[in-house]
Amino acid sequence: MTQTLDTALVNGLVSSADAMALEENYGAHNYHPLPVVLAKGEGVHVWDPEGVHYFDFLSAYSAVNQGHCHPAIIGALVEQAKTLTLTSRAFFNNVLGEYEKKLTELFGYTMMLPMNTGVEADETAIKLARKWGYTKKGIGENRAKVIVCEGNFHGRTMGIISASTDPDCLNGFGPFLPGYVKIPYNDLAALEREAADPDVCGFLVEPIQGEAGVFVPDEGYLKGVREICDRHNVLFIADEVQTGIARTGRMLACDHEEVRPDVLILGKALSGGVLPVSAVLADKEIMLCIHPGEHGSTYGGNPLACRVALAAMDVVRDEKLAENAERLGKVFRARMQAIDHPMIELVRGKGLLNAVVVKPTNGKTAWDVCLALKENGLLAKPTHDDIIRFAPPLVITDEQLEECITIIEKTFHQF
Ligand code: IF1
Repeated sequence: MTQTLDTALVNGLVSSADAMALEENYGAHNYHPLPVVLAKGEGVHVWDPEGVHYFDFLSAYSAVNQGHCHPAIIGALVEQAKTLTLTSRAFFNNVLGEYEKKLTELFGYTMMLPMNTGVEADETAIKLARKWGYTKKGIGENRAKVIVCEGNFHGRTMGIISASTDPDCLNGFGPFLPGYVKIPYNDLAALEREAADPDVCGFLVEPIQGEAGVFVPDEGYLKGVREICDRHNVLFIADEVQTGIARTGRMLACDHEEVRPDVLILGKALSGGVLPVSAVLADKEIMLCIHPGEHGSTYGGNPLACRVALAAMDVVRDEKLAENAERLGKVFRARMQAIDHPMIELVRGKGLLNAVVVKPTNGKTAWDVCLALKENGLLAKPTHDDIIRFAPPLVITDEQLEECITIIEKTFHQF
């Protein structure tokens, strides 16, 4: 069933062709989008300006876990937008404290620091770990090191790309921030070796590497990280910007191994894709290493963001999104693995964060598959040339997933 939308609803806006031409002409070319223009979103559905319907299987890189324009989140947004949007932290506001209490209780920490984008939360976590290293671990001034993993993605600022091993993230942007030690992902022996260095203050890691192509580490990896960080008094810093908020079938990907990071980084779906909201959570003895005036942000902790995040987290709970992701993720992976096609090399993932590794065949690549998926009404995008990430909003129903699996099966068999 192809959803059609009363095209009058969207026809008043630019056409797809105009929209792409305008972006080509006036916008920096820092992306290479799939040739599709989105004009409206609702749940798992998006439509282009001409009213053509697609299933969204990217969810804005896991920011729209609650589905596009969730009414409860939009309701909170509109209500607060009419009341008070931004105060700056020069003054208190009547929402932030309630939000901080609820979020810290929800994730089991005693303090949080509110920021906006995911990368700002990662930067905050690095600064916090360094501060803790100097004031609590006794590391010599300007000697603090943070261990990171090859293949990581933590954002696009200078301080964070300095941790990257991806040439596309690095080339032409030097010089870089010192103080990172890079080790292979999913390698506890390498972590053991480097964590023994008394100048190491933290280990920043994604519980599942998203951008690298949904790399799920070995069972026990996160438990091993916890144990090694404990033994060497190193902060275990989990970047759950993409894997958190129910995406992998638990509230946090770390929950699959029942490990508790010392510093937790959240973003993206913390706001349900409505506006940028991120957060760093830690216990007081760590968080209080940053003193008044040492870190901040104009919009960090603004009342509008707090209300939106509170509503977005209620939706995760009320609509049991983690349980849905766990159950339907198993269905999805089983059906992908059952597709008998030479281009499907490997299927991997957890919950509704999955990827199909595509073997280029007869000159056709993952990009060609995504173009064909688009023609068949489903939007996904390749990462690193040969990997298609499939990550629908977690509100997807059994019937919608069935329809989407049928589209994917049909599309591969067109090659
Ligand atoms: C792009 C993907 C990339 C993230 C993790 C922090 C951030 C991200 C684990 C920074 C952001 C986004 C950024 C976007 C594409 C997307 C992405 F992995 F999700 F696919 F790039 F790798 N930690 N990921 O995944 O959060 O500052 O963007 O709010 O930059 O192209 P942000």
